[in-house]
Amino acid sequence: MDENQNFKSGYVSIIGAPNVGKSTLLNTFLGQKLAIVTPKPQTTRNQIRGILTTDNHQIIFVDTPGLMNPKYRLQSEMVKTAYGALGDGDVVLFVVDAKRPHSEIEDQILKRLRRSQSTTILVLNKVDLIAKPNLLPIFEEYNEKFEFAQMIPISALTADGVPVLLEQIEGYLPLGPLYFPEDQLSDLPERFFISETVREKIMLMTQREIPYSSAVIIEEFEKRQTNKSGEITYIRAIVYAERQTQKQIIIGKGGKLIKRVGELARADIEKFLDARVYLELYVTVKTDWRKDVRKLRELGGFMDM
Ligand SMILES: Nc1nc2c(ncn2[C@@H]2O[C@H](COP(=O)(O)OP(=O)(O)O)[C@@H](O)[C@H]2O)c(=O)[nH]1
Ligand SMILES: [Mg+2]
Repeated sequence: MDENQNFKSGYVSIIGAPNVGKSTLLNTFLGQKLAIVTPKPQTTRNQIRGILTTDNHQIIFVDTPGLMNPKYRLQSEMVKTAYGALGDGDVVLFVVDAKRPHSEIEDQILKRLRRSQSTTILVLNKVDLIAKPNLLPIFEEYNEKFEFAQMIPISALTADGVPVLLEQIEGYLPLGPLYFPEDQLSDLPERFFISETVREKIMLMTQREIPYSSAVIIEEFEKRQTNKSGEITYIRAIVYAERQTQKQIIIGKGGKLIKRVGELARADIEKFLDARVYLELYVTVKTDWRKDVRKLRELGGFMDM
């Protein structure tokens, strides 16, 4: 690859309102599940970086938390994280949900985009959910509001339109080196993706405040030799809830819910690590961690990413 004079590389930020399909798009680009996805808004809390390398380019995609009006400290950190990515990208993908293309959040993002220098592509996602003739008015309206480099309809779920989008992105990337080894999928540690997988299952299986008030830390992660069945990866994860009542709900009657979380998470983690996994989960309370800067740094991981 070194001899390729036309090799291109760069950062592509994926921004947009909550739930428009940013993380799904990242996973589709990479052909692998890297970012967790749930039907609930505010699933993504950090910048998730995924690396796509081909013979011609290396793209570092940066998935971000959805932009919103923050109500507590965790959310304001999430918004800071997301807007931070705006300035960093060689290309910015502004993702909009074709079913709900306009909200106050989109207008706020447009305001920020007007102050940024990055090449911006409007990505109209979830087009599998609407009839083709309904696309044009959305494009026309966005065209009046901002000078996008491109406007592209896709379905991140079915991958429809994603190859076209990728081609367009490559066109805007600068010539550049290979920043990461070609087989590397992310610059984030495996531990991060393991804790995210556990958090995803909790988000999927709980309601109301619990999905938003849980955090997961990996306490131990190591390969062990067993006598009976060879190598196994031992993982111990701690699930933090904000209150005793939430802790009880996460554990469930007779430990039923946490057991199910463990089963589902283990299956995904085994796929991700391509290894046999023994996963142990503990639930504990850390009061009001979402409001507390110090606890947030511990649990949200915002400092060391
Ligand atoms: N029908 C449809 N659903 C999608 C598409 N992309 C994402 N979704 C769904 O929208 C929800 C939110 O997706 P997610 O990627 O977590 O959105 P994010 O909050 O922007 O990262 C999930 O239930 C996804 O399955 C799409 O192209 N079509
Ligand atoms: Mg997301």
